[in-house]
Amino acid sequence: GPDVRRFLRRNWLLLSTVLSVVLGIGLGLLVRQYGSLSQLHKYYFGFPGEILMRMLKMVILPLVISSMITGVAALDSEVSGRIGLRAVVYYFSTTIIAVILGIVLVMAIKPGVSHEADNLDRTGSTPDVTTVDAMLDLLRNMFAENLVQACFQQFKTKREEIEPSKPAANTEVPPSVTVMTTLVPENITKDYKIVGLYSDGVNVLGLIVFCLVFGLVIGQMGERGRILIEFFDALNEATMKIVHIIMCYMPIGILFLIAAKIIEVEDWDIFRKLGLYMVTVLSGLAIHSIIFLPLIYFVFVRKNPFTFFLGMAQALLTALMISSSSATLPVTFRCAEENNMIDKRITRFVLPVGATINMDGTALYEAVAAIFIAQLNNYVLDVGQIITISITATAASIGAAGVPNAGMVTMVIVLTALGLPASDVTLIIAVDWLLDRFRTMVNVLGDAFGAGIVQKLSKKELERMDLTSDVDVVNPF
Ligand code: DAS
Repeated sequence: GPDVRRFLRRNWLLLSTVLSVVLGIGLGLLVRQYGSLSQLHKYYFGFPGEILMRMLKMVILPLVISSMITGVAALDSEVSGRIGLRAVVYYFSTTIIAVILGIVLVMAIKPGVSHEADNLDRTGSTPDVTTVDAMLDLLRNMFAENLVQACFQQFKTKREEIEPSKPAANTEVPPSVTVMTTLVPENITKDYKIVGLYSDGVNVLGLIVFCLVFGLVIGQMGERGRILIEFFDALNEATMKIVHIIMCYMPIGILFLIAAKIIEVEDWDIFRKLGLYMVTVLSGLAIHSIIFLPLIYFVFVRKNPFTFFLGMAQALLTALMISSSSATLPVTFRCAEENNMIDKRITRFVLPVGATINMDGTALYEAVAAIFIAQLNNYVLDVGQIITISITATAASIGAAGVPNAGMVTMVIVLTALGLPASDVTLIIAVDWLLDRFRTMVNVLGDAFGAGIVQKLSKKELERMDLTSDVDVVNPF
């Protein structure tokens, strides 16, 4: 009937993704059964999956540049009011809390570490770079000497510079060469590969820092800045359309990625690790939304957070079903205003901007997934890399739009920033359709609690508004 057609139209991506995971496993097992075929898979099965990875990497630059600049510039117009400023402070602090929670959990549960690795002697392979070096290096990365070069960065590791065998060409490093203490080892056959801050040539950190500053500046430029904001808004819209096209191809890419993984996989332990990874993400999301957010709400608002929580139930269920914060907005507005009595003049500020840049669930997920992949590859993360993950996971969540699978696309940004092999995203993608629903719920809940807190803190401004204009603000929805 018509409602079946409507259901299919709205969920075709989910259904085809789940179908492609199942078919991929079946196909992989089938090919594995007839061993003779398995030589073919290297060239043919791997290909469509590689195309999907390359598509996701292709959009990194326009995605980072356009979403960061528009996100920050939009903030700027909101931040003008003190209400907007409070909202921004709330967004960043809850997102950072979510990221730290994610990092603590994934470092404690260690979903990606295979047991035998635990007792391997790590001393021989730990980096000879001190934490201070790593921190200095992190700071250095943030200021890309040359933005174009940052996009196609070829870098030299410090090791090459100080290699005793190679006579140093000249004592000081020529300015064109960005000295990198990236710890990418010359021979990657080492038991433990150290995570490099750059991978095949994109200095994401440097780009993010530039885009943040640039977005803030053009936000302040009034009319003249308007032209640039429009341009980057359009670029962001175009990029998201390209991402949507990639999403349409995704089920095919996943089918072959999974099949190739099934054929190649030697240690079936990988599936145990994947299960543990999902447990890590879900428990992080649960802790953040059942403990941290209600606690913060109670501290500031002094009201029962669970009454508020229940008031948002309809919106949370909607987010669970459609895994899109933006599409859930109309329901979020209604729940916040009618059930939780939040003033329209607050929801108008906090909810729309929050739905695009305040994504606690996504930020937690990006941090966990990145470290999970590092663990899968026996990478040793030092303080510098951990901080890099916190920054890029936060930026990736700001950059992610409130649409399905957005967090997975920006995942590639975090992996690229860390020099992690994006090929492991296969595992992440295979379960992303499920985790996406839960992290979207947390995103929506974070925005709703934010509206409640900002309203409480903005009592004076609201009273002043009552005195001046009694015009009732009509909501966009
Ligand atoms: N689905 C996104 C949202 O709507 C979250 C994500 O993809 O991480 O919030």
